[in-house]
Amino acid sequence: MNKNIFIALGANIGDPLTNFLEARTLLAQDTTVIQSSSCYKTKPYGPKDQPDFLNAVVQVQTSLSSEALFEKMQTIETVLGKNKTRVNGPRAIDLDLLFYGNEHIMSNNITVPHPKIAERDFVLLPLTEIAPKFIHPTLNTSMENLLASLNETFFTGDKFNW
Ligand code: PH2
Ligand code: MG
Ligand code: MG
Repeated sequence: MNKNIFIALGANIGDPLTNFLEARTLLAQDTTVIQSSSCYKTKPYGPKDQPDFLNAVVQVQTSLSSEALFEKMQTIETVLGKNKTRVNGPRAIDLDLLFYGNEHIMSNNITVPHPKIAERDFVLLPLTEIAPKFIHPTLNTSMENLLASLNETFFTGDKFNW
């Protein structure tokens, strides 16, 4: 129950903020949301011909297994109309399981820790805001250190509470 579980949120079509709020409410049906980062407005990684994203990270506690939590996240994506058109293309809501405590999970449908965390400031900025000292279970370094070693930024400078 007392694991460090972090979920990333991303959205850039429809009404991203409303989608974030609804996703957090739906997550809270089966988890306790302990912390939410600010919402960060970010430039798209991948194809540039799409709107800016909102990105945030929430920390939850739950008795759900990693698989059950992942299924819950997929259901929320479906309910909120995730319409993934192409790789790294626009979406109404994307929920990524970043960390499930210190567990390493590799199955057909999930890899945890999420393999791209260390490359993306739109994940590391919100993570560092709420858990700067959390140690990446496979890279063995903190979120703030990972962020400090990035040289590419997608952050527009706009962020707000939600
Ligand atoms: N997600 C993607 C593709 N590109 N760019 C930003 N800035 N933020 C995202 O969350 C994001 C992206 C696919 O999941
Ligand atoms: Mg993603
Ligand atoms: Mg995803």
